[in-house]
Amino acid sequence: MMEWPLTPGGVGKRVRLSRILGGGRGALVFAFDHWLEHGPRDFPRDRLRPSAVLEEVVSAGVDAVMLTPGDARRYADIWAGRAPLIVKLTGKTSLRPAGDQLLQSPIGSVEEAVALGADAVAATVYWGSPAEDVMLERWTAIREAAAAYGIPALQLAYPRGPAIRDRHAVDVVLYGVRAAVSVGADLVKTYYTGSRETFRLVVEAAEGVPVMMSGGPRRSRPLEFLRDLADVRAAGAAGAVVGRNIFEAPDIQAMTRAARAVLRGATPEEAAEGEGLA
Ligand code: FBP
Repeated sequence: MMEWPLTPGGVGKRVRLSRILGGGRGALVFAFDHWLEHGPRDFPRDRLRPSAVLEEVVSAGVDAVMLTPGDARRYADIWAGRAPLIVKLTGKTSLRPAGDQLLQSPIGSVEEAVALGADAVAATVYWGSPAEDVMLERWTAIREAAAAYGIPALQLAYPRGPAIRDRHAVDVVLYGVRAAVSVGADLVKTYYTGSRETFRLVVEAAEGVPVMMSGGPRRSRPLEFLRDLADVRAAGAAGAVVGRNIFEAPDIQAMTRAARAVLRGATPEEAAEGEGLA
């Protein structure tokens, strides 16, 4: 874990981060900004109501939820007092023309996140995008404002742009995570590199800044996804931030419990079997 200076802001970051990461026990964060980022393509017809999905996940038990400012406010009755909140302050829709997909826009402020009771704020940086400059400017403003309130800033460090052929390649992910740390991220979420060994390189290069795996598209076999989670934990990751592999799962609650159990040390096989997912 990181050492924080004993300034008020440093203490605040430590307190809030420990609410999410629990001192390194393996954290499952539920990412649920997909109605903004992806829209209906992510949602089976019987899952169109965000409140129902969020209620299922929160009652199954997660270590935090990551929501847009609007959804955090709208669904406070569901998450407040039951799971720490991470407010995502940038976003985009997939309705944009292809050429504009590599930029995230501001959708809220750090002050709004503070007012909502957030334990962290989050912003995406597409490293390698033609709009990297704009996103870095926005990231820096968010990170600085958050530091003043003792709020940790999570960076979704996503290498993505015309020069990047394979966004999961170890050197690409490693570069994105190191770049995120270099620009002051307190917590980094990034793509899985596909193996325990390569992800360990990524975690080690972050040198104590917690790294979390981004869930990605739903795997057809839950056990495969649970094995990835076990591998990223074994690689030293702080946990995972998962959306589709939970809310598109046939049994949302079973998948939530199994994923969290694996991040806390259960084997994928026992977790899958215990939840009837094998
Ligand atoms: P998933 O687990 O569904 O991949 O969610 C993580 C996340 O970063 C979301 O926060 C975000 O909406 C989405 O992935 C971005 O997806 P994409 O890689 O298609 O831009």
